[in-house]
Order: sequence, then C-alpha cells, then structure tokens
Amino acid sequence: MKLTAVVSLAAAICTVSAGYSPSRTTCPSGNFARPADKISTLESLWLEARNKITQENLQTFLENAGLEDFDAAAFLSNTTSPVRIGLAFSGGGYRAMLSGAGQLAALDSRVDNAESNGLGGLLQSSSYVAGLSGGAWLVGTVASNGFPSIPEILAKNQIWDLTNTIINPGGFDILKAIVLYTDIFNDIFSKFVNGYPVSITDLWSRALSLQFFPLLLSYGALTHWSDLQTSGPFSTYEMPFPIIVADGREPGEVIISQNSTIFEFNPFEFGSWDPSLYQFTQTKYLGTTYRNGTPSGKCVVGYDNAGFIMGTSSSLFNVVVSTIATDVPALLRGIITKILNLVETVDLGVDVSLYAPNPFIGTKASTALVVNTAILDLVDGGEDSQNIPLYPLLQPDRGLDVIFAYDNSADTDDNWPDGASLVASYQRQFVTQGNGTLFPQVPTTSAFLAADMGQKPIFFGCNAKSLSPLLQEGVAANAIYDSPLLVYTANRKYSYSSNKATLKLQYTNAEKYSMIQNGFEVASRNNRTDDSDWAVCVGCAIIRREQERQGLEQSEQCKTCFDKYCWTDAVSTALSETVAGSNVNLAEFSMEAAATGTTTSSASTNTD
Ligand SMILES: *[C@@H]1O[C@H](CO)[C@@H](O)[C@H](O)[C@H]1NC(C)=O
Ligand SMILES: *[C@@H]1O[C@H](CO)[C@@H](O)[C@H](O)[C@H]1NC(C)=O
Ligand SMILES: *[C@@H]1O[C@H](CO)[C@@H](O)[C@H](O)[C@H]1NC(C)=O
Ligand SMILES: CC(=O)N[C@H]1CO[C@H](CO)[C@@H](O)[C@@H]1O
Repeated sequence: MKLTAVVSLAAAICTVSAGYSPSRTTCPSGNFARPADKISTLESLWLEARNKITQENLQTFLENAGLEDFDAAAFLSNTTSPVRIGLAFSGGGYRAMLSGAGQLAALDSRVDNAESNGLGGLLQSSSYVAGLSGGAWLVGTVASNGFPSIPEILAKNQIWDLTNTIINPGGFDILKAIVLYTDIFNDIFSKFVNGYPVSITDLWSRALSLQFFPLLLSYGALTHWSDLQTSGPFSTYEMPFPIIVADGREPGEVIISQNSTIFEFNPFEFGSWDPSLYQFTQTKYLGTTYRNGTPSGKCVVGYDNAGFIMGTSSSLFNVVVSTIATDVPALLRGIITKILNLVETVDLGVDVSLYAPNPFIGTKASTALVVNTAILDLVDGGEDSQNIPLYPLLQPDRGLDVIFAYDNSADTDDNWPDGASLVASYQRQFVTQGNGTLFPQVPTTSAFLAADMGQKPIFFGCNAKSLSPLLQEGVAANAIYDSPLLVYTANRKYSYSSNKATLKLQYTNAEKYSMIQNGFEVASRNNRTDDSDWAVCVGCAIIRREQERQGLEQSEQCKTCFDKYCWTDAVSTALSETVAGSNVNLAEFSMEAAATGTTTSSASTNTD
C-alpha cells in the first residue's frame, strides 16, 4: 500500500469521530463565578447525600476493625458533624498511577480479601478523593469509567494497556497507530479551527485517553469532567467527590509552594482557594467568555474534556511526547509532526495547558498575573513541589477529619519518597497563599531519610492542641479541631521493587500486576502481617478529631496505636528547615531520559 493511500484511508476512518472540540450553546441562568469563601451549594447538597452512605459504611468499617471500648453506632449517631475522610494520591507517572491503584484497591470493599487483609470499606466511607499528575490518571480513570474496582479494570485488559508506549499504541501494528493518531490530529484540528488555542497538552491528553478511555466512545473525546454531575455513581453518591489538581503558572515563571496558585477541577467547579485567585467558576462552561463573571454571549461546553484535565494535571510529560515522537516509524512521525506544527503556532513553554479565555478575568481585583492574562496557563500539579494534592482537602469548609495521603513520589535518587511534598505543604501555611490553612508539623526530608520513615505509615497532627502554635493571626483558636489528621503512607518495597522511574512509559502486564499488588501491600501493611492491629489504628485515626471536639478520652488500645504511628518530634526541626526553591528540574525530562525511560533525579527536586 502506498503511503498516501494509507494516510487517506486512515483519515477516512477517522472523520466519523468528531466531538473533542468545545462547542457553543445557550447559557443557562445562574451564577458563573463566586468567591471561594465556602464550598458550592451543589457540593454541599451532594455531600449531605453522600454522608448517609459514608456514615453507614464507616460504621461497618469501625465495627469490623476490632476497636475495643468503642460503640461505633452510638459514636456516629452523636457527632458534632459527620466524620469525613479524604484520600489523596500523589503524582509520579505510571509508577504513581499503578502503586496508587493497589493502594486504592486495599481500601475497596469490592476487592477480594481487602476487608480481611487490608482496609476494605475505607473507600466506601470516604467523602473525597484527590489526584495529581499520575495520581490524577488514577482518579480520572476510575471516575470517568463509572467507578470500576481495580480488579474490574484489570479484568477488562483494555484500560491501562501499557505494553506499548502511547506514542506507538499498536506496537508492531503501525497501521493501528496511524489510524489512532490521525484521529487525534482531527480532534485537535477541530478544536483549533473552532477558535480555541491548542497546546501539546491536547496531544498528550488525547494520547493518554487511548489508555484510559478505550471503552468509551471515541476514546473519551466526548467525555467531560462535568458529565459526572448527571451520570453514573457520582450522581448517585456512590463514589467519593473527585478532585484533580493543577498549578497556575505563566510561561517562564518559577513557582514554589509559597507562591503557586493551586487550581482544582471538581465535577461542579473549577478555581482556587488561594488568595491570588479566591474564585470558582463552573467546570461545565470552561471556555466561555465572561465579563465580570457573566457570560458575554453564548456559553461554551466541552472544554472540560476529562482526558484534557488529566493531561493538564500531568503536563510535565508533554516533553515526553514531543521528544519520543522522533523515535517512531516515519509514517507515524509525519502525523505527529503535523499535530506538533499545529500546536506550535502558540509559542509557549512545552508544559503549559491553555484555558481560554481566562474565566476569571475581571472577576476580582487580584494582581496576580496568573488570573489577569487573556489565557489561563495551567501546568502539572506537582510543579510547586506539593506532589500530594492536599490543599483542596485541607479547606475547613470541607470538614475533613482525616486524610489518607499516598505518596508515590520519586524524591530520592532511587525513586522513593522523602517527605518533600509534606514539607512544601507545611511551609505554605506561613505565607499569604496558605490563607490560614493549618498543616501539622512534619519532619525535614533529611530526618525522614535518616529514620527511614517511609517504611511504615506515619500519623501527623495526632493532637489537635499541638497545632495551636501554628495558628495564623485572625484564625479562631478552635480551628485546630477542623484541621484533619494526616495518615501518610509512602511507596516502599514489599513483594516488588515499585521504585520505577517516573519516565518509564511501558509496563508489561506482569510488571503492572506486580506494581498494583505491591501498592495493596503498602496500604495494608503487608496484608496486615506487619501489624495485625493496622485496621484498629486506622480506626483510631478516623475517630480522633471528633473525640477531641467532644473532649472524649482515647481508649488504651488507641493510645498504643498513637504511640506506634504518631510523629511527635519537636516543632522546631521542621520550622528551621529551609528548602531552597525546589523548582522542577525540567532537565530530567530530557530527550535522552524520555527515550530510555530512565531518569536521574536529585533529592532536592520533586519532578512529578
Ligand atoms: C496480599 O493480598 C492481596 C489481595 O488479596 C494478594 O494479591 C497478595 O498476594 C497478598 N500479598 C501477600 C504478601 O500475601
Ligand atoms: C516564587 O518564588 C521563587 C523562589 O523565591 C521565585 O524564584 C519565583 O520568581 C516566584 N514566582 C512567582 C510567580 O512569584
Ligand atoms: C452525645 O454527645 C454529647 C457530647 O459529648 C454527650 O454529652 C451526650 O451524652 C451524648 N449522647 C449520647 C446519646 O451518646
Ligand atoms: C483565614 C484567612 O486568612 N482567610 C482569607 C483567605 O483569603 C481571602 C481572600 O484574600 C480573605 O478574604 C480571607 O480573609
């Protein structure tokens, strides 16, 4: 077959799949922008309905956990507010996605043995789940595919097929890749000709969607984050409230945790709690032109493509797409080059995702550049070194009692976490961007490494009263009881060396299963063999803040747990730590690294 014939055949096959491009529609009535002084009405109604489910499941979890001197039913029926649990999954490419998948499976009552060997039921008891970069791939895949369990995902053997890289999804079947990428070209071209700026994130996102949404129409071209509102388990309150995190950053700007603007995408809203923005708009109508927060014309829908949001949160990998593309068969390279030529009409940093027009322009007298540009530029959620998406979950109005934080970062040379993300989040509370949010004392990265703290979970903020010295001016003293306890779990090796390079882009099925099994073991303390009381101790952490609010004494059993898991080192250790502007090391995402799938990472940078 001649080259041109193949290409036009591919083009013919692909014209049927349209729909990635946003389109215009009549605006509904209602508010399109609001200050971030509380959660939205829709979120609060959703939470109320979800509470009924979580409290029932939590009662079962606590009853089965083996807590002594504790009546779960009586406790939960007499709380000052419903006990709320949040889950947070860090970035770190496929390593984070797969380790996170195993960790999530260990919390899922639908998974065989999760109740007896793990923490099964915790997922069903959780109100929120947040993901960033590789963690966003996990959260987004699960949310937009109708909340399947991890074994269900694996059984289908189509979602998360990582045996080939996304750049060559057909493997030896080059025609398949050409068809898929011609489709992607058409998707991006339609967005472009309809007047929306496109960036490499569009290419990256559509490519990722081949792996995440193979079971959805046109690989998720028509799947939007706001669709969750009206369809599937989210609309019936059967899954936690999913949040994907990205950072605002202008081209050429450097961001650290103290000056980043953290954006969240939830099914209802998009925006930031940070003083540099302090606004939310509706996720569904991203792409709409606003004047002072009101649409000035028709409304745009379809901008919030689920894959595009997942790609935005992981935009550091854009570099991978643009470099690795040189290493594929010529025919395929031709199509990818065509796409790259299209997106390069906009001259930007390679890791930037474009949200145009900026929905926040003119809504608030903020001086921050990021909210006053015609186009809002978003980048990988881990670029400000906060590789675990905690800030959305720390917002007092969300009323969380405990956050389970899964850290699958590659901080050390060997791709293990060293707690750097916690330090970055901790430091943020002392500056304006922290906005009075409390964050418990944490160890320095050197103390973390010296004591090998990644080997077992750690509880931070065990005693609300220990947070008092951290209260910022103007914050009420009892805010300490609204600051969730943090149950931190780091990636470590059990049955498999899960410290794979962030840029490893191919996993055989055997490697994939091993990563997931190891993740299960990490979250379950090696199927509870490292600590037969692990579920008890998790139960103690969950009920702690409410006990403190009510002035209830902890049981002896829970005291033993807290002795085992709480971090109580002097505040001063953490306070004195100065972490140099740990900007993302883009060099790690070099062509050579991308091509070989290996990477050199330094302990002072947090690159995923
Ligand atoms: C832990 O439990 C999981 C789920 O049942 C299982 O796949 C895995 O093999 C177990 N690991 C060990 C070390 O027993
Ligand atoms: C954020 O802080 C870093 C380190 O001080 C600085 O280099 C950078 O310019 C700041 N960025 C912004 C957007 O203020
Ligand atoms: C409910 O909690 C309050 C405050 O701790 C306590 O005084 C009261 O006895 C509790 N009631 C029941 C029925 O447990
Ligand atoms: C507690 C606190 O500092 N809250 C502030 C958060 O940011 C907004 C917007 O700048 C302020 O209005 C709040 O007072």
